[in-house]
Amino acid sequence: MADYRAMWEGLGMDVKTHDLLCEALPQAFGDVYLSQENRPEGMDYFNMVVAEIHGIRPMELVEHHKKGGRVVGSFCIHVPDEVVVAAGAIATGLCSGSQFWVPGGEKKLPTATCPLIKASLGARFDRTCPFFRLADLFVGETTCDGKKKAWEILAEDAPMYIMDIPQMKRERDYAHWRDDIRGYIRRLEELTGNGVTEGSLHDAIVLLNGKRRALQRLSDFRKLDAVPISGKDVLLITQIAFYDDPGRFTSMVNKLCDELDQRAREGVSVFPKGAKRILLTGTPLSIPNWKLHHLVESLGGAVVCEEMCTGIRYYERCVDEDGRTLDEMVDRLTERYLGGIHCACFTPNSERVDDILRLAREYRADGVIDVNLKFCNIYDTEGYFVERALKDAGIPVLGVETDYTDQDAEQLKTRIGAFLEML
Ligand code: BJ8
Repeated sequence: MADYRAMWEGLGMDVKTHDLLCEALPQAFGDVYLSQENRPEGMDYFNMVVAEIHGIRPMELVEHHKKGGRVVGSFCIHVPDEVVVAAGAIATGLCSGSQFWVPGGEKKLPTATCPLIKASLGARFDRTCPFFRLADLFVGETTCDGKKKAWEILAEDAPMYIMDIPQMKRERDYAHWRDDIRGYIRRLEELTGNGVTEGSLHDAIVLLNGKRRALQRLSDFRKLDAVPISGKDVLLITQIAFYDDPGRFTSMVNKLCDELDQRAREGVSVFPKGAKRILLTGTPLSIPNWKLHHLVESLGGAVVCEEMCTGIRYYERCVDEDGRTLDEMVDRLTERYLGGIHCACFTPNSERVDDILRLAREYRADGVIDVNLKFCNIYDTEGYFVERALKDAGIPVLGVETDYTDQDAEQLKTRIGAFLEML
């Protein structure tokens, strides 16, 4: 890896502690990813991006800052990146998926908080993540209780802006969310000094739809009998989608898909014939949380779809591009970012259950694993409906609760192994 120490120091990071993370990541990545056989060549780009995760992209953000540009970080797929791009800023995901940051979060938060929230706060307060140093604005949302209260603590150290996502989807909730998106546009205009125009917002919608379509194209290969790419690789690509340059990312995913077209024609699969096809549903898997995919695929299963925010929920539905005026475009964003995402923070949320049943059919899943991050009460509770609907539909389902540690790896291995065998 190139030497980025000067940049990290310049960002006010705790470089010594950060070195420990830099030492651990290559080993973990090698064990989980580089050990796979017959990976597509198009994965080289994504391998490189991860190998230099705290180098290449942060350096680009530093360059953007030097030119007077702004960086906006967010934690939830309800926050519309189109607004950020239209204002000439760079959007980056901030959700953290490593145990490395959890103890730092626990200094501020109750232990009984989900690891995603704890790691996100730890990354900021420990000063061990460049993205958390580079964001000029941190955008939180009112989805789950844990996040809502955590933003108040984060606000003591970072410039926060909160979006008030409704918890129902009635007409007045759409009106409220529309207003909130308008408020977000104003905040971004203030931050960047750039106006969000009809042209810039339309271009941003088209740009980010391009990213979604590329990810959907990639996902479609997983519907084939002979699946040409592992679930682990697709997860990695989806995680990278949250912080890579969107135009470059889209062209690299499409390039990989061209290679997969060839594999599909030749019937090449990365899985042995008869590998059990698994759909994962539940809480997001932020980088570098590869635990479940690694377990399933090491045990001979094939992860073919994720009904998750680091999966289908992020890219399956595009923003309609037919809006011409700013108001029309805000309407389209409202429809997509409220009506098109079925997070467990909504009540009722039967659309998510419908999605899971549909996706299980489309991707011909032999079984579903309902994954819950420890202490995520809303997804855990919604598991009641998810698991009942799957059982009623005759689709085997396994519910698992886990965190970012490896303490439960053996127990999960036994349970997932038994589940795969029973399919
Ligand atoms: S749209 S899933 S990204 S809120 S896992 S922090 S819900 S306690 S991340 Fe999420 Fe937006 Fe919903 Fe998706 Fe809370 Fe649960 Fe933790 Fe969660």
